[in-house]
Amino acid sequence: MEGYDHKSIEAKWKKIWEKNELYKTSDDVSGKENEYVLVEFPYPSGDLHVGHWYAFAITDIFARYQSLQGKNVLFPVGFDAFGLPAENAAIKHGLNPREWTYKNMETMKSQLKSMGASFDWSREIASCDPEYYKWTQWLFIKLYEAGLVEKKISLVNWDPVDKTVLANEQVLPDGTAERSGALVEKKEMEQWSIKITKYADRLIDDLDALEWPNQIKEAQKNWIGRSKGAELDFKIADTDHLIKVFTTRPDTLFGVTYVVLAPEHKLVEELISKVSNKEAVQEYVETTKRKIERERLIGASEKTGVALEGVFAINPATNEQVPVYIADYVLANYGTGAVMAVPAHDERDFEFAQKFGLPIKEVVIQRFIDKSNPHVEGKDISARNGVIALIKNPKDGKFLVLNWKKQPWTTFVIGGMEGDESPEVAALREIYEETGYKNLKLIKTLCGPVQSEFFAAHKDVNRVLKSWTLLFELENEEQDQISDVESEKHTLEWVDFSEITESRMQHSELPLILESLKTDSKKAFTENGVLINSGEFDGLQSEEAKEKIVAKVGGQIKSTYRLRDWTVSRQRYWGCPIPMINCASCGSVPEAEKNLPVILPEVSDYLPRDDGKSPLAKATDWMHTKCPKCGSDAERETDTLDTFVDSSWYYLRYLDPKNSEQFADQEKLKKWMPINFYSGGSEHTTMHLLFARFFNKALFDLKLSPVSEPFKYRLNRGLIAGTDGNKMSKSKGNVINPDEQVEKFGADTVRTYLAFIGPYNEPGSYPWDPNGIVGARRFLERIFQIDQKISDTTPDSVKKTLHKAIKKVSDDMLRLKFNTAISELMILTNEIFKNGISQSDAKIVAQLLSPIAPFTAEELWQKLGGENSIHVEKWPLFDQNLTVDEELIIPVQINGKVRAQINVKNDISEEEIREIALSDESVKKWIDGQDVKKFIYIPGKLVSVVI
Ligand code: ANZ
Ligand code: ZN
Repeated sequence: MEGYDHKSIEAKWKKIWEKNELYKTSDDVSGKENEYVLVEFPYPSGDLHVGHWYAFAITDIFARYQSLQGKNVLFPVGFDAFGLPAENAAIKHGLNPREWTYKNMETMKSQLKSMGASFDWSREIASCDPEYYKWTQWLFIKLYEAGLVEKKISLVNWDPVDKTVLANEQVLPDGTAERSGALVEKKEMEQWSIKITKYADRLIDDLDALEWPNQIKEAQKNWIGRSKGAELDFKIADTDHLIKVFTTRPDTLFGVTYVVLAPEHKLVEELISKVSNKEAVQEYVETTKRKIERERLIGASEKTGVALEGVFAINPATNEQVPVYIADYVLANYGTGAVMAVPAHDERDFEFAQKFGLPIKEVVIQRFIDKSNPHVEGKDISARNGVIALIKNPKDGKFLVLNWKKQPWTTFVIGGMEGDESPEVAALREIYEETGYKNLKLIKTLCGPVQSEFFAAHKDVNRVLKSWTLLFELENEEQDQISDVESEKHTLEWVDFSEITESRMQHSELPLILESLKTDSKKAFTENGVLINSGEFDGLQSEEAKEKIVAKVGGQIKSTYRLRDWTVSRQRYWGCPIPMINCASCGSVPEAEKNLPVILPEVSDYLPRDDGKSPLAKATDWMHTKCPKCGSDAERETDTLDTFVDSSWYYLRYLDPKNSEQFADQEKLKKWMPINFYSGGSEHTTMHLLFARFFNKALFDLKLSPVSEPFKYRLNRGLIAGTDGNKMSKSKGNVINPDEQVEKFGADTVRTYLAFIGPYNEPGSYPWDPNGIVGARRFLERIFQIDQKISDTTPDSVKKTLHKAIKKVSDDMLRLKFNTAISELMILTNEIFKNGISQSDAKIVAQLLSPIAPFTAEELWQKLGGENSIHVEKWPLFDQNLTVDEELIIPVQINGKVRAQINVKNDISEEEIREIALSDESVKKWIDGQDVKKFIYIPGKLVSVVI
């Protein structure tokens, strides 16, 4: 029996494929559709780790499958080669960053080649090559010319350890630097910045059309953080100054009880002469400067601030004067840096108002719509004020309810308010009338006012009831006789607290009542509702009131974004030089196109200067140049570009990597863009993916890219963890070295194992399992030997299994469920070992294996008499008749209603049917992106989904 000698098999085919240029991709192949499959290009850190394998080798399965389907597939690879680690190695070990980087790339290339992936190496790029960064610079200049790049003094994130500026994205939520771990400081510096915020709306709105997982879309939306709201002006009394506030809730304008400025707000300085507590104010401003933004946002639980004593703002709706504070919970660089505070309806304002004893004025009340008894169209609307009284007997803790005789209702004591009765007086009167109890003590107001809307059948009107709910306790059980009229309406009953349920009680505000029975803490009501205490706007709903109030006070509807412009200056050596020149008379001037690239010069000392300047500022010969505009002496920009600029367009360069005239030929771009499949790490959801989308959109507007969205489909793949389930890291000693695994088991085994580890399109974390890889190896050994089981014809049972496998593997390949494709092949292999298979069918088995284990499949193919490479064969087709098991039609219920039917095999597992059901189009429509709370499969009968 021939053994499975992975070493010789893999070495042999690697050579032959390379010689035959099997994976070289041309731009046009007649009769074939182009398909661009992309994986994020790696940083050349030194050695390939398992994550690289998971990224490239497993995506290669998909790329290979597409190509076997008859598509002209481009699967390129290159290096994102600028960046800090090279420079840190230089500083630490005295290495040259260029040499370090290129050496690493060599190592990684040979490792990548061992993977057996169908890379087109002729298109390899490295972002640190002058031929590449020439075009990074050129594109930067194009953006500059389009007004999308500016130099501005900005408050930047300064990393005191790496001595460099960081993008917001490189600062972790706890305020430390992602890379160095240092506590990031704020510093004012002149920086080049790219105006990504100009594209904020399109970056959000265009997401809708992309076939991305919802999670990724949501993450991008949240990152951009669009808030729709308005800017309103508050005059400062006795001055000409205006405070412009940004608010998402103009409907709460009548509830403003003070105004807050960020301590850095420029008005603070302008008003300082007017305030009577100058010192306290200045001290507070100083203290704030020392805090960092993150700390202010999340860290400080206790609100702080200082009043600008003597300064008052005028509410544009009421003309009332309210005090003005500075407080660090208002951020200088969000919105307008000023807030109209509405403590009744905003949590932060509420906390602040409580601490500083400021008034809390309610202007929006909660609105309840009784769904079981809604307004009837055409009926009159009648508004009433009412009370709901809960009566508790402290002796046994029971509550009094009324069972209505003519209606199927149970309620607490309820009644209307008469004249200008207070809720308490009205409640006591109603209690006496309806129950006869005389001695009660008000414990607290549980809620109110709130508005409930229902159809009052007994009065034939649509009721709009504004109600207050009060809790009383019996002081004693003394009780008078009640009138006949009342006793005909209902009977009284004392019930346990547990019997007060939504199904029993006729109050739509019950959840709120129960909630406030349980807790004593008051909170701001932050949702939309119905306006009260708001003059002419009373009774309007929030959304409508927003517009009307903005119009009334002459405000402007406006959106604010959390997204900041993209600061791209880095005070570091190993990056793309910013192609700008500073001239004393012309200002900032881009380098002339003919002089590009601005070559990164050699220096001997890579340490940044302590003044924050890049090490390039030490290359004085290089730095001194002539102004391209006026020809006088000038100096080059010495900062380098954030590496996210390099990676914002690399996928375009793959399409024309050798072009020395243009960054890429537009005709070539048209042939391949947009990218149908882009796989990457979830850490790039909000950085690289957003930057690249922006970049591509800007190029599209400049007619430099044929499409406005570069990535039609995106996959964030999972992580391979150490055997202990933790993230692989040197310090934990749980790193699996893929080279060792390849040496021992072979590349195909590593591929098969990783493909088998879990569904590729579901971001999970999969621990490396040493037994698992042995199992993968055993499977390959076995399938490799099916040539020992050749019979004249394929027995029927094997034939059936084979055709089912073709169908399943084909489906799974597209769905990226390589794991279940492999289990199907395992079943098939067992069947073959039991019953044999014909030679020609055995060849089909090799084909099914070929995307997953390309070396093994090629060798097996040859053993079975295959002529050409298996990788240029056409993918096998299945015979539908041989694949059908008994199929069942299963109805799918969503929240109790049958909404769809699906056809499935009779022996389907719950897991499988869940997948099929939840990806069914008509089911998806009903679920509409909501969480699936429960999924039940009654085998052979029914699927029930609860959302
Ligand atoms: C009045 C108001 C009433 C507000 C109310 C909210 C609720 P998002 O949704 O996160 O965009 N705000 C505005 N600028 C701010 C700043 N620079 N720093 C801190 N807070 C700021 O939040 C918008 C809301 O946050 C705005 O709407 C404003 O408070 C506050 F019942 O205005 B609001
Ligand atoms: Zn000049």
